[in-house]
Amino acid sequence: MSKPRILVARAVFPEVIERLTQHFEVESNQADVVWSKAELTEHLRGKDGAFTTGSDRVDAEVLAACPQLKICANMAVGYNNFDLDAMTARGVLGTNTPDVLTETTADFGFALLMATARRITESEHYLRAGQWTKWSYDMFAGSDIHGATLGILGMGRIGQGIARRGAHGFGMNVIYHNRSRLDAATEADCKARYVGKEELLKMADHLVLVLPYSAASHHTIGAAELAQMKPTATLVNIARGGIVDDAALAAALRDKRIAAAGLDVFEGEPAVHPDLLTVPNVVLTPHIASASVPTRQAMANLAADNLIEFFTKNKGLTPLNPQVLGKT
Ligand code: 8YV
Repeated sequence: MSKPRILVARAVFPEVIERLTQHFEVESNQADVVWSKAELTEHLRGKDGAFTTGSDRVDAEVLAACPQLKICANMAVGYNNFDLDAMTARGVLGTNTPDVLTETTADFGFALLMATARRITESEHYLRAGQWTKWSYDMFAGSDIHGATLGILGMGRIGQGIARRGAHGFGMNVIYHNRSRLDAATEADCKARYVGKEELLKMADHLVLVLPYSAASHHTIGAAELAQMKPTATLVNIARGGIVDDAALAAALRDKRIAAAGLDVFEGEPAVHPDLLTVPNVVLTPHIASASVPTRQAMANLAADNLIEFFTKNKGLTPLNPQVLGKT
């Protein structure tokens, strides 16, 4: 019996390609070319499965051109690159990589928060530029982490990881807002108090965004929300570009309506809004919150395991639309 045919849409660890090759006829993009939608569609034609990343958009048009496709395994926990309704309508399984990246991403959220509040990258640029000639009482004086009020918008696994770090490690007063309130035991574990969105914006000294992107969460933080925040507040986005109105944020940073921001994700990334590049009080990183070597390996292996599980047992380990199983 011939092996199922799969496409690995972006470069990935060679040992993962090797594993996949034991089960599948693999076409892989190890040259890591960023394909247009038309090119991705061309490569997907005739494939039974796909290993995708957050940069590979799978929508109704792509699916219509690739009727053989039965599964897309995303190497990401977020899956806003999938039109999941269109996939479900066509009986295509989507899978993601939850859990394996939670702690690494929470670590990074905290690192970005600390770099932002304590102005670490801004001060390093100053030092590297040879501008450090003397000590001054207020040189790069930022805001404190310990004892401050940490606001978290989106309290899933990663949000809870950040809350635990803040509450238990830094004695922070943690407040959160989420679509649904956590159960009492989880709130106690995170030492987090549920508040309305408005209270969150007004009370937080540091606001971290960890909510999934959807049409409903587009520009959750825009000019109006930024205006409600403390002028001393910091904002951290490790969720998705598009949750923040980047133009409005750049204006708020320029006018010091909030103190600083730390951004790992951007609207239209890898492009970055030009105004964000001109304001000093922002820490910018290229979507690397999950990028530790062990975690990226775990994510790639989980995506591969989902493909193997699907083609050998007609199951998914972490399915997003399990209702399609049995129909394929
Ligand atoms: C990925 C992420 O690096 O998992 C996610 O949702 O945003 C990141 O961990 C990125 O999406 C690549 O697929």
